[in-house]
Amino acid sequence: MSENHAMAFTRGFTGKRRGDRATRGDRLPPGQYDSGEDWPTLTAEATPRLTPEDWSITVDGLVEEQRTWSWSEAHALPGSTYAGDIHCVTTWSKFDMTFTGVSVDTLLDAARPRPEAAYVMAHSSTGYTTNLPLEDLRGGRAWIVWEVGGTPLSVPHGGPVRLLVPHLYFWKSAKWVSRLELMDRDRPGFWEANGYHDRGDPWLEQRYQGDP
Ligand SMILES: Nc1nc2c(c(=O)[nH]1)N[C@H]1C(S)=C(S)[C@@H](COP(=O)(O)O)O[C@H]1N2
Ligand SMILES: [Mo]
Repeated sequence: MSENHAMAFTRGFTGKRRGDRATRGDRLPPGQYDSGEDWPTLTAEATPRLTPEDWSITVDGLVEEQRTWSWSEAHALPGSTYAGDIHCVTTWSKFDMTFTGVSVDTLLDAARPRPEAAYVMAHSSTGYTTNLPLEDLRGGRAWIVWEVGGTPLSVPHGGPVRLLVPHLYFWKSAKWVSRLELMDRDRPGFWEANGYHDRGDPWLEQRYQGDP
């Protein structure tokens, strides 16, 4: 089969699923709307100038072994892809995204969290932070990613590498991620200190501090 033939087949199949309104409705968490082709950019700080050579990620804090990966070292790890939806607390959701990178499990397995580690602060090289329960970064549900839809992640969308935790509101997916700090206690990150929820599950509508 030629490559063109394979692609046409894939497109046709995807097109059919996209037209299935019932399925899409089931995939929209409460209070969210489908942004369609739009992928808004939401950045609290100035967009940095970053190249792959500038980027690295460190896993530290309550770990047995502090680890750092450069761009090429991260690319040598086993690859992993997320195909699915993302949900921003400002009420847009975007269906059928495909992000490629490495599972956060792979990084954590290498650094070996200590038994008392229960929370993680994700840090961006820009100073942005967001806190997450360690559990939410485990079990194949979180990635560091450098590709979206088969092309390099643009800098405005967090490239060269961002965190992706698609089962939580998108503010947990720190752009320009540079550090995962393991902690024994929860500590609010940037938006969490400004009133947003510490966990942020879109299906439970955990938007603000005080939401269930
Ligand atoms: N470093 C950094 N990461 C960030 C943000 C930010 O302001 N700075 N915004 C968050 C929010 S609120 C959302 S909705 C998503 C937006 O990602 P996008 O601009 O690629 O859509 O990134 C999250 N990660
Ligand atoms: Mo957001």
